[in-house]
Amino acid sequence: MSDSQTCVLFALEDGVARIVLNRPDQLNAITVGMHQRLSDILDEIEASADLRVVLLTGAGRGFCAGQDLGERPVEQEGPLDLGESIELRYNPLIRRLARLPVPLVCAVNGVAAGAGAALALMGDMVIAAQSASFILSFAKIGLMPDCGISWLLPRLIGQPRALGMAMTGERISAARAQEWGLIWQCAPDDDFIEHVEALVSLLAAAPTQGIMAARNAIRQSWSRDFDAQLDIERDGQRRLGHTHDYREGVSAFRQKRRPQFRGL
Ligand code: LHQ
Repeated sequence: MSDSQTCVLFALEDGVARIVLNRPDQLNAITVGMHQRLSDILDEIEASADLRVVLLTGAGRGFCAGQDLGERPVEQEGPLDLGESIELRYNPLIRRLARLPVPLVCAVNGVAAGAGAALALMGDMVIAAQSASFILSFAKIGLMPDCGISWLLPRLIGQPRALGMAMTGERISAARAQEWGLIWQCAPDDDFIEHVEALVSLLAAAPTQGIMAARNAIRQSWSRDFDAQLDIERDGQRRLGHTHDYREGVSAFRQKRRPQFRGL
């Protein structure tokens, strides 16, 4: 496989799409080539009929160190248009991740910095190894948070903590991230992979339409009032009441057996 393929590894099996950022020597810092590869992978994921969950993680000791700064020739004279890179590559990537039709699990195996922290926090469920950390390193290089993180962070952890992270670039440990409600779970390093696989298996066997309706309702509640949300819940239950998985869930409960959800 060429570098353009190996910079991000991808496998789709039994309804689980696994994406591994794979430039471990650079802590999986993101290059233009990785953007292209991620775009191709998302094409494949979006076209997949029997998808149930997407897992995003990193190879080696880092999750992702954000934009590859080796690709930023700041020594050159003339204007640098960072907005172009955001418009053409980062924002489309973030929008596609936000619109995935199945749950996105981000398994943060190590440091997640800059756009890498933003990528990690795009997960519907974020599980981090105890030795992992989150850094808004934009503060260290004269930039501001991007990839939607200035919108997401105050909603997740409140304005004082969001401002603290954004203005100091302080490293936030996985344990603190869990305590703050920034992530779902901090798991011990020794059995991190087991925790990740258990979560992935649980979501792959879940009633996909129901949990995605929950995901969408909860995420979109931020821009709705309470009254509108009640209507959304009514419409969602009405639709879900027609699914295979609702009938299966109730039948399995009444027959005292494990449900066999199909995501339908
Ligand atoms: C790296 C990187 C890296 C290249 C570590 N690039 N090599 C979006 C679009 C448009 C414009 C601009 O920005 C953005 C969004 C962004 O993401 S901006 C933020 C960019 N990222 C950063 O500023 C983080 C830079 N990295 C770090 O601060 C540290 O490496 C962290 C705190 C992540 C980890 O520190 P350490 O654990 O001490 O590791 P290290 O610094 O020794 O890094 C290990 C290697 O990885 C090293 O290479 P070397 O050849 O010396 O072993 C680093 O150069 C390389 N690396 N981040 N972003």
